[in-house]
Amino acid sequence: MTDVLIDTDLAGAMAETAAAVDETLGRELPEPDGPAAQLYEAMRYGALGGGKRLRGFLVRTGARLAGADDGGALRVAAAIEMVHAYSLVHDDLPAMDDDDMRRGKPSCHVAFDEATAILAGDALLTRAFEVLADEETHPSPAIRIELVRALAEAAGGLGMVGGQMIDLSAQHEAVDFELIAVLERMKTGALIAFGCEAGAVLGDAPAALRAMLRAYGYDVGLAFQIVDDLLDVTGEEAVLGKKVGKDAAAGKATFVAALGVEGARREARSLVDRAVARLDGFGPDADALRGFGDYVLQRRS
Ligand code: GRG
Repeated sequence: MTDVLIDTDLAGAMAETAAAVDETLGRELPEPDGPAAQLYEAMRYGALGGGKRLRGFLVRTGARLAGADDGGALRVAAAIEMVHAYSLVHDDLPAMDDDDMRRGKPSCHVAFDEATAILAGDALLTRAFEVLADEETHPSPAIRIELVRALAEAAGGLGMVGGQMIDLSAQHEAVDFELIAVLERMKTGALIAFGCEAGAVLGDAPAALRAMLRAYGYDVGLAFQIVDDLLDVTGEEAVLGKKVGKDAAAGKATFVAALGVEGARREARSLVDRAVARLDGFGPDADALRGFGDYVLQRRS
């Protein structure tokens, strides 16, 4: 799954988590059956069969650091990947980014139709909250409510969806560095930050550990988005599984547009350095998060 030079332990852990998250997703998504079978098929198409499961990996890693149960962490990992899959399905629609390819295969609305893709996204989003609210995720109702609240905040108008709105409105506007940082933190950083702090919620960890994981996630999440912008300029379609060169063609406000390729690379490096410095004081248990920072900078897909 990983195509860059990272520590073999980290590569193995990421591959193992991707398989475990896929298995949990397969179990938690409805099987295509009955009169709404096409919807369930489209949900599975959008969520399964591809995806690096990075957000799921962060949930599981944070949960280990906080001493939380791995079974619950895998359910939260599946929930965050459902929300992420919904965002991709909707983002690919003609009214948004209008992308025909995703994860190396036709986008959901191409494989099915637009109405089915909209409904599949809606149902993935709502299923994610159903999974979090189930007592199998954690026996404490207070912890389940906090997971639901925090994911809703990260995914909603003050997070991912709000970031997408600014992104669409800022097209063809003069490049404003501060606005780009705000929109990219909302669009991509907020969900990744939730992924990092969710383990602390599950483990009922001290507030300081939760705050540290969240801050790490925000910085790594922004670096992740900057690298995504860079890959749109420097990446290969076959490796990425989607078209490149779309941001510039659409006049998108990105870090590359604001800072140039080298400036954007430096910004991503400095964000990862800051994120990893936050882990000082944590022992080898935090090594996966340290290595993940390098992975974000080196990734090619
Ligand atoms: C709510 C419609 C809607 C959109 C929200 C997140 C988002 C905004 C749109 C998705 C498209 C996009 C390019 C988002 C930026 C985040 C990002 C880099 C997504 C790709 O994440 P990966 O690389 O994807 O983790 P895989 O396929 O590995 O899961």
